[in-house]
Amino acid sequence: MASNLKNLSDFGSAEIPNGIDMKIGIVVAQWNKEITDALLKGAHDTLVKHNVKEENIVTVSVPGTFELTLGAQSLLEYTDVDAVIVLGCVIQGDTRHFDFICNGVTQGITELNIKYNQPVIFGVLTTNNLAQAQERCGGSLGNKGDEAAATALQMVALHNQLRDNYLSNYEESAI
Ligand code: DLZ
Repeated sequence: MASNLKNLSDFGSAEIPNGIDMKIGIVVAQWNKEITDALLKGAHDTLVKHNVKEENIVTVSVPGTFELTLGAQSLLEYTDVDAVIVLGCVIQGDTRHFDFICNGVTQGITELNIKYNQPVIFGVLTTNNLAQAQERCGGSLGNKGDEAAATALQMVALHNQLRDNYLSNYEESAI
């Protein structure tokens, strides 16, 4: 479904796992700060709503969306977070900068998921203009920060479940 038809905050709360035992990192870009602050609020509020403790939410800022990859890698490397959410907003301009930043961060975040075998959730708006970004950070189309936080909780729960099943099967077969 095209994202212009979907409210990004429109997910059933009952389907979201309990975050009581989870620790979540958030990396937020400072470019387009009005937008990314709103994404951060959405992500933070959704985590807390699903019982992630305030002290288990680790938030760091980076200058721009291009730096989100290294920020996420630093959290994975130096902290014990279960997942990282990256939040940014890239708005199309007159040059090809948009494409380079979007390609760089998409590839970087994809690689981190695989390299660390931990969820790194892509909460980056890539829009044609400011109005489209405003619609998606708490406006008429919801908040991509909410969606990213819900996705992080789902991916941590799935990851833990698969790991625990694998470990219990491995222990049974080792007896
Ligand atoms: C340079 C730049 C431009 C033109 N546009 C954006 C943008 O729309 N959103 C964003 O998050 N960052 C932008 N940046 C900054 C780059 O992400 C990065 O911080 C710089 O290129 C330095 O590496």
